[in-house]
Amino acid sequence: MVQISGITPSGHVQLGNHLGALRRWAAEGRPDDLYFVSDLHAMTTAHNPAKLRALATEQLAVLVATGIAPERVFVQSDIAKELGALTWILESTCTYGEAARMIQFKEKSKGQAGVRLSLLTYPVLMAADILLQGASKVPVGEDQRQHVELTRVLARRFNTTYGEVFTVPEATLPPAGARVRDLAEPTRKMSKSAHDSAGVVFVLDDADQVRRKIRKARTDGGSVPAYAPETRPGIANLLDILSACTGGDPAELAEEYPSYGVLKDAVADAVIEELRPVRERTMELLADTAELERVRKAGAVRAAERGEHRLSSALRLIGAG
Ligand code: AQP
Repeated sequence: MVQISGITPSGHVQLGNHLGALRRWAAEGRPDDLYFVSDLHAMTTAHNPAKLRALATEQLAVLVATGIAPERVFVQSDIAKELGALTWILESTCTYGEAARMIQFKEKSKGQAGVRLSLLTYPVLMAADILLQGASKVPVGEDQRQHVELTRVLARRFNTTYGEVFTVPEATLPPAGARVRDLAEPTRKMSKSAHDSAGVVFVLDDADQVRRKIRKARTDGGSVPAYAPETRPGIANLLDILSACTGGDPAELAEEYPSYGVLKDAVADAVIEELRPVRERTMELLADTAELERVRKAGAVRAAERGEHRLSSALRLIGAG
């Protein structure tokens, strides 16, 4: 069973990515699972090429620094030729109506001028990511389920129309993990691409930056911590973060802290300790470009080889080559 997950370099990796996904990916450690930096997916809206390249390198380093086995990671654009060819085959298996029905496309394109065609076709590239590697499980949140459903439709359609090539994947619900909210705007989830990063703790922030952001976190009136996510989302978020870093039930943790100030200091200490090894290892990897380059090249070769027979069969069966 091959399971595939990706992370998009739309900004610096943040605490929510770490606590909600990367840390679990590293802990799961199933030898067949694949993790990739989906840099091609970051081009569906206006982007800066140099920044994208740097962010993709940084994310690869963070994945490895978090403890994901280096032989399980790759960067999507390193197999752009294979993915480009398969995307074209799958686009020729998909109707315009199917792509235009995607809720994410409708939401992200609404009211926008100059919508990139890639925003429409991105779910087909996602299908190529999954089908090229022969993944059978795709752990995704609600927002991506429709895209995996499209992948299933395209895989089945290709298999029945031209010949059996693709494993039909299944969307799975990732195990419930921490949902981290923006510290300044706790009704929103913490995001790498947030316009204002005041409430976003980045994995590579230094200890002072982490402490400053957590000290400034929005609280909800009152002065004594209590766990009430509906009415006091700011404090609940801090307790959830503390619970994710140190263990313990957030409601019980609330009773241990007499004031917001003491709680914030404890959260800052816990987050700094949680991120310290990842930050240190990432810095080492980014300094040792030869080692990171070696991991990257090997990942690209493996990812291309894994998909080679599916791509060549699909090309042949659809009447090309
Ligand atoms: N705030 C969060 N709390 C818990 N988990 C989170 N994830 C993201 N934010 C939080 C999880 O991180 C993984 C990789 O994320 P992604 O790159 O696929 O895209 P995303 O979910 O859209 O992450 P961001 O940081 O919010 O990016 P932007 O700003 O580009 O939208 C996923 O498993 C995700 O659930």
